[in-house]
Formats: sequence, structure tokens, C-alpha cells
Amino acid sequence: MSEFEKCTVDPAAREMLVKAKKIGFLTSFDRAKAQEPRCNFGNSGICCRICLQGPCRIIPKKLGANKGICGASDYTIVARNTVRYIAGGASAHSDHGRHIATAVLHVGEGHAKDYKITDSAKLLKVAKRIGLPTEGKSINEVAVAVASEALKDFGRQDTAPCTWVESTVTEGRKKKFKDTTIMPSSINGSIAELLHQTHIGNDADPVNIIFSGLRVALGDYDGMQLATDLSDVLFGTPTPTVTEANLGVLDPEMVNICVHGHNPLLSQVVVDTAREMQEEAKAAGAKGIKLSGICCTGNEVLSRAGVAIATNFATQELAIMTGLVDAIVVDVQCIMPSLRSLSECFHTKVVTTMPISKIPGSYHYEFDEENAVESARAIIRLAIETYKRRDPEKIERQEYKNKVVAGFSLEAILEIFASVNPDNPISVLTEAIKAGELKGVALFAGCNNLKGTHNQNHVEIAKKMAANDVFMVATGCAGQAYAMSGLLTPEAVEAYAGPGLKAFLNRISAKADLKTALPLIFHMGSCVDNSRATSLLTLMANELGVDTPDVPFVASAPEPMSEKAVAIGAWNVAMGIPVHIGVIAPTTGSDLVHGVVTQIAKDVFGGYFIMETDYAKGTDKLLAALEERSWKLRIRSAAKAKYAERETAN
Ligand code: BF8
Ligand code: SF4
Repeated sequence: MSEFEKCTVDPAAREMLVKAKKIGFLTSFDRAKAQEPRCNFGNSGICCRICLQGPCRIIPKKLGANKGICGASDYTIVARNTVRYIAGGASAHSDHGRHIATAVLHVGEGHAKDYKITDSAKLLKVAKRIGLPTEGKSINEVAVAVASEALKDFGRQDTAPCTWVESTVTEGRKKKFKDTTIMPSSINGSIAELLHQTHIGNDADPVNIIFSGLRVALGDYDGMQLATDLSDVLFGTPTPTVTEANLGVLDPEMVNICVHGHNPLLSQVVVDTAREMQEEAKAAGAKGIKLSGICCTGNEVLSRAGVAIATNFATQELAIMTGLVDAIVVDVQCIMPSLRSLSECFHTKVVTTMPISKIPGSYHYEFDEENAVESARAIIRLAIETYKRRDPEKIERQEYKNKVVAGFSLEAILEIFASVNPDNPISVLTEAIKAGELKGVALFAGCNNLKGTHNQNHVEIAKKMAANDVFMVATGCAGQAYAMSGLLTPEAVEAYAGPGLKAFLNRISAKADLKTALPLIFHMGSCVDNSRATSLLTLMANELGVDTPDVPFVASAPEPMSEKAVAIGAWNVAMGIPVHIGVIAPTTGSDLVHGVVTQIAKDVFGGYFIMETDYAKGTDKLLAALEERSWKLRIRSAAKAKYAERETAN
């Protein structure tokens, strides 16, 4: 195996790594190698840096060193470190949601002239769901009311539950969250309280700390649900769209602008404004402007505007290395600071846009909600100017790209199912599971992690799940891995689906009024859109008449990396889902904490973490979890039918 085969399974990325080596540029792949060997204290979570006396490292057999200086045990340290990841993730997601909610509020109040309520039907639906009156009110008034409710979820001072949790989960989950005291009242308040709770000399009880971590994780869920709802309100609810993915989408004859990060507030405006500026690009000698996306901003504009995907997290530097990217416009999260130093070797301009995410030496065009189109125009003009300075010697055109069928919001999925059963669309899925045609549903989410081979876990696990008749949905960099590898296509159904999944998808494709047949995996959007997948789970549970822990539904983050992924994993566990992660989390330093997250959580919430780096073993564990649940479901519904028959006979 060549050194590049070990780095990534993606052929385009491998070629670019060869180029990186040739020009002597160190990429994230080189830096990951340079970090080895890792420190075992950090790896297992028993390094504490919470106060300035630290770092304290736990050495179990050394007298005096089996606790931190303050006397904190391994279980306290591991629990504190773990929940502080969740706090970081929840801050990032919910701040994103707060930003969108503020924009909706401003639109409703008549400011933010560059934005509008695009999906008023969704706005009304959300208002109804959260119990707000809409009759006799203008759309703008409803927007103000809904956005104000969303903003209350960030800073509520009483004990009322967060609205977006309360209004989107099953009755069973609501009760569970209240009984276990993890129902959040305020996103920001729960994060602040957790940081307080994990300060030196505070909570030493690992279980109490973990429960608070779960409360913050549900705050993360709340922020994601409202971010998805309100992004749909502002920019439209995604519908199926056909586009392409991988570095081959970068077009040598066009001005190439990559949007990268997470928040669609600017990127969507860049996409819309670029459409009106094609002539300026032509005047500069290009055939037009080609937009493409990296990370979740890419997923947002893919889902709503059919924008192509350039690549995902681990390979973001390699896009610049093609010599074809004229500007890379970034907003927040998952942006490697190395983009800036790499851009120095090329003509590419790195443009930062958010006050909390600057990279020294890059161009900063501060995003201004009141003048978003103007900001977007200035950035696009910079890209057109930069295009003129491309160095033909440094261009390495990539041929690799794959067709992509994406844009599967929950609304879109239900509309597709409605082509088979207009009265009860969700039953199309649940009946297929009950009948044994499908084994269940798997959500693939999360990042790339440079501890493993880029995209390998994503692709291999999904192929094996497909062969075993699992209906699959995806978000985030997982969705992009599938886009890059050609798994978001009808052709992949033919190549990889088992007989049940193939029959299910083909039956629906034949009935649905779509321009293309259905793909193997349904791309549901960005990481905040994991909310869409949970709403699918909630619908399934209600249709099956059970709570979420009894639904044959599993989640996998085959290559998780960010604090956000930890937060998502944690609330998925609270939702009752078996959650596979393709890395070993730093919880192994405490048997107690590791046992809680991988086993005891199941007794309390029904969900639990499966930590498995080997993709074949990971898939087997996910399949076993699905089989157990679908088997129980069938037994239960057979028993129910039998008793119903007896009742009628009596
Ligand atoms: O929010 S999957 S690497 S891009 S954190 Fe980041 Fe992970 Fe990608 Fe999307 Ni999500
Ligand atoms: Fe050490 Fe305790 Fe400070 Fe952690 S909080 S660094 S264990 S003294």
C-alpha cells in the first residue's frame, strides 16, 4: 500500500497529495503523522488542565499520583473533560442557530433588506407546532413571534423547557428528559452552568456531571432544530436536486469560488449574487462563475441551490492545491488555519467573513447582515480579479467527480413516500421494516478524522449496510464523503443495495415524480440538519406506537472529530439511539465513565455509544443493534395482532 493509499480512499485526494509532496507543502495528513505517538494520558482522558496547577495526569499505581493535586479521581477528570467537549459543540451549533434566529427577527421587523421569508408555509407550520397563534397575523408578524420564541430558548430564566426540544420529540422522550432532569430550559444557561459545575473544586460526581452534559447536549439539539427550521424559513426547504461532487467540479474555464464553513447567512447570498454577476466574470475572460462548497456551508447551498461539493473536511487544503480556486470564502467552524499559508503558494485569496473567525494574513470582509448583497458582491469581485492572476504552471486539473442526487429534507422525503401512500407517507418506511424488506434506518453523520484513512470508514460501512438492506440517510462530512464517492446516485443502488433495499427504492422511484431515480443514501443536509433525521425518527416512533429506543434506527459517525460531533453523539444517545463512533473516545481512562457511556446509558435512555475503529466490526455491531430492534418490533406487532384477534373473537 502506498503512503497515499493509507491517507485516503479518494482518488482525487491521492493525486493532490502527490502534488503536495512534489512542491514540499505539508498537509494535514503530514501534520497528523507528525503528532504520533500521542500521549496516553490525553488519549484516555486522564489529563486535567482545568486549573493552573495542572496539567495533572493520573498514574493509577503511583502513590500520590493516582489523583490530581486537588484530589480529583480519574472518573471526575474523564467526566469533566468529556462534558466540556459537549459544551464546546453546543456553543458552536447553538450560536449558529441564534444567528439565524436573529436574522429572521430582523426580517420580520423590516430590517435586513437582503433577506426575505422564502418559505412562509414552513414558518406557519413551525408557529403552529410551537403553539403560536397565526390567524389574522401577517407573515412578518409571525416571523417576529417565532424568532422571539427561538431566542427565548437561549436565555430563559425560569424552568420551562426549551421550546424546540419540547415540540419535536416523542411524549416518551419528554417524560424521560424530565424524569432524568436533563430537559434544558436555556441553552446558554445550561452551558454556563456546566462550565461552573466542572470548575476546580466543584462537582466530583461523574454521573451528575454526565447528566449535566446531556442537558447541554439537548441544548445543542434545540439549537440545531431551530437552526434548521429557521434556515428553511429564510432560504427555502430543500427539495431533491442533481449536481456533482469532488475536486473535478473545479472548472479551469470559470472563476472558482469555494464557500466553506457552516452558516448559510452569507454563503446563500454569495450563491444568489454570483448568478447576477456572470457577465463580470465573462468580461474578465472566464466563462462564468463556478461555485462549489466544502464542509457544511457546502451542504447548505448544495441542498437548497444544487451547488457542487468540492471536498470535505480533511481534504479542504487540497482544493487550493489544484491551482484553480480563485477565492475560498469562509464563515465559521472546521476551517483549517493552514488554508492561509497554503494560499500563499498559489494565487488563491482566503476571505474570512465572521468577527469570531479570523485568520491572520487573510482578507477579512466582515459580514454585514444589513448589506449582505454588497458584501457578497465585493467578495465575488475580488475572486474575479484574482482569477486574472492564475498561474497556469500551478494548475492541476482534476477529472474526478461524481453525480450527486441530494436535497432530502424530511418534507421532501415524506412527499416522495406520499407517492406510494398519500394518506400516511411515513408508513411506507415503517411497513417495509415490519415486513422485513428493510432492516431499519441508519443515520451517517460527522466529520473526517485524520487518525484514520480519509473517507474509508464512511464508504465501507455504508456499502455493507446497503448490502444488508438498511435505509440510509446522511449529513455533514459523511454526506459529502458519499457525494465524492458516487454513493448518492441511483447507479449505486444497482451496485450496492441488497435485494430488500433495492426493491424498496425502485418501487418508490417508479412512483415518485422526480427527474431522477432515488439514490442509495439520502443526503439530508448539514450537521445542524441532523435535526431532520431525528424528526424522521420521531415520526417513525409515533407511527409504530413505540418510543424512540424501540425503533430500528441507529446512528454512526464513522470518522468523528469535532466537539460538535461529541454533542450530537450525546443527544442521539439520549434519544435512545445506538451510536457508533469510528474512534475510541478519551473515556477509557475511567472504567466507570467508559462503562456509563457504552453500557449503562442503555439502561437509562435506550441509547449508548459503540466505539469501534474497525469498519467491518463497527458495521456488524450496528447491524446487530438493528436486528435486535426490528425482531422485537415484529414480535410485538405479531402479539398485538394476535390479542386484537382474540378480543374481536370474544
Ligand atoms: O458541522 S461533519 S468536520 S463540517 S463538524 Fe465539521 Fe464535522 Fe464536517 Fe459540518 Ni459537522
Ligand atoms: Fe489538577 Fe485538580 Fe487542577 Fe485538574 S483541577 S489540574 S486535577 S489540581
